Amino acid sequence: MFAPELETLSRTGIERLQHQRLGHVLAHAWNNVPLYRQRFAEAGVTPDSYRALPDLARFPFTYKDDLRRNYPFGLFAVPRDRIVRLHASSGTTGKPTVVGYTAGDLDVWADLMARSLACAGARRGDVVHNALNYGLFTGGLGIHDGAERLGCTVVPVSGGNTERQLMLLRDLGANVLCATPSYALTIADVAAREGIDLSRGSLRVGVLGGEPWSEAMRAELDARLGLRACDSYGLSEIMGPGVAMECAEMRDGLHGWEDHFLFEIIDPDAGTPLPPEATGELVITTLSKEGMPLVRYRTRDITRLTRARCDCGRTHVRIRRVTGRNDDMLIIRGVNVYPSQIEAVLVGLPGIAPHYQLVVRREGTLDTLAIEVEARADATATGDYAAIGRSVGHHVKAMVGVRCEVLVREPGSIPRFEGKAVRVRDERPKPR
Ligand code: DLL
Repeated sequence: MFAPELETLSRTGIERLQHQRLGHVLAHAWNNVPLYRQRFAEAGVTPDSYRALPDLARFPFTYKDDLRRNYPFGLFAVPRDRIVRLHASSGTTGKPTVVGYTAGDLDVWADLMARSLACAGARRGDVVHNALNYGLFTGGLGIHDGAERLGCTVVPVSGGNTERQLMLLRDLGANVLCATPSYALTIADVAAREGIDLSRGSLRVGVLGGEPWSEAMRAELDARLGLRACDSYGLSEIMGPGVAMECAEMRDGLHGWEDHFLFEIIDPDAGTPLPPEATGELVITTLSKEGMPLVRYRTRDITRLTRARCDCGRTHVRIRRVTGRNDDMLIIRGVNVYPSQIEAVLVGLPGIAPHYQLVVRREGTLDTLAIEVEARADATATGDYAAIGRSVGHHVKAMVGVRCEVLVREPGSIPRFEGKAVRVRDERPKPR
């Protein structure tokens, strides 16, 4: 059940619970999933090798590729007829990865999503405008079930048709907006174009996530939508949204729900555990999943953890804003660049709107970066796109440390996305 006292458990209380649950999860995975039986054997461990939490480091990792190779149901730990829901995420290539939930898993998910929404400031009785896509993506239905469990009135509008979204936002008196941050920005833009001032409307809370975004973008969305935007993190392999959520009080890192997940940070190259405050790859073990338990799942997401107690009173570990993924990090002439770092520079610079795409090309042996960014409608008056471009390039060099070409485009010409934005266009020749 949804129980606020779980959010303030002592560290010893959390670890005791994690220890009990981890023992069960390792046995469940080993007994019921052939991949785990094989992987544990290769690593020389059995569930009996687990005695205390630090022993987890001896167990093997699980990778996204394991889900693809065992497509569609190979990692399920219960008979298929106990699985009551499937979701899938479309990776960039080939088969999607399919995840399965038992009725018990959906129950936990709804509880954790209700907890997450409340953490962001949503309350029983609020109208929740859910602009995350419904369907195989976990965003739509995940938020939906949690909002119902919290006792909210859900508007299951899904993504797209922004003019209609605006009408419903106002007519139905939405208090909570759930969306990707890039789609929230599109909503703000269309509202501005139609002369609608959302900053004075009924919105109070933003539950935004599903993709990396920046503090600068948060400030922009707060002001333009008249809400307090909180970062929401999750991934379908582990559950969906509801894995971690920022609190409305502090907005200083995302509370990762440690009664159901165990979070580690590792060095992505060496695969060795790092101290919590170090930046590295987030690895998650599910502690209560029946349908598809995952042991030490490599998220590829780069972040760090803070164990220090949050001033909101919640005791669960805080996951710092995920700046990007291992696999969307660009290396431009030796400099590591994440799209979200560029975004943080673009938001708030005069003359431009924070709609952008990064274009990576290869010249000889070197990768080059071009930023396509949009002029604000009122910047056309100054007419000098070239000057704006030079100024943006200068700021990016100063803040991110990489030289790039900046192409300032007409307002409205950079593609808009209803779900997750595609920030990088990779035009490098494909390896044969
Ligand atoms: O995006 C689940 C979700 C939906 C979370 C709505 C929050 C809100 P997937 O499609 O499986 O699931 O994508 C998961 O998206 O590994 C991260 O790389 C990225 N991601 C998700 N939330 C954030 C965030 C959903 N708040 C992948 N900040 C993850 C940065 C995020 N990246």
